[in-house]
Amino acid sequence: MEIAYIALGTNIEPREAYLTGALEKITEHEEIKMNNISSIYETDPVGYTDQADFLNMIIEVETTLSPMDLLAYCQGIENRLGRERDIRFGPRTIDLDILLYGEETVSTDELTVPHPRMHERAFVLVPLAELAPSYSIPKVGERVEDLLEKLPEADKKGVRDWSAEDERNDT
Ligand code: GSY
Repeated sequence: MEIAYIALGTNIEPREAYLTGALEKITEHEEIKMNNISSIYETDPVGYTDQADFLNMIIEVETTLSPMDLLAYCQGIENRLGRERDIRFGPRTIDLDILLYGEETVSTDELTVPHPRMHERAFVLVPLAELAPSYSIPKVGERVEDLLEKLPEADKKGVRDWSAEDERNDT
């Protein structure tokens, strides 16, 4: 049994439904137990910036699946939810990225764990800091909350609590 962290991202409507659909499908697997989920954040696109804002969140799961089997299951969910891979860093219905798998490192053509860019992305570190602030990322050797602290303010401003926005709209 290992603890893994998976990042979810979507920037094609209905974004919330894609997140909910992915969470449902994750919990359908008998070898995956959902331990914890972060808040949902609305985030400015990073990399290819000429695209819509994302909704991002992170889940903590406990699983007996190997990293490669977990990857295959996540890719199956992306396909079932209609993900097409036209533009490499472009818009997507749903993206499921394995960030961390216990203390293990994986380096194959299909999968790199820890995710190679996670330590520099505010849309990953902000939700991850909710679930695992003290987690020291293998290879990087630094804790999530320390990495987040070091990120430029401009990057952090691009990550907004979307649940809080919902509450504001209700009043
Ligand atoms: O790697 C995830 C896809 N992605 C995202 C994302 O999920 N959120 C934000 N804010 N920017 C992104 N750029 C890419 S590519």
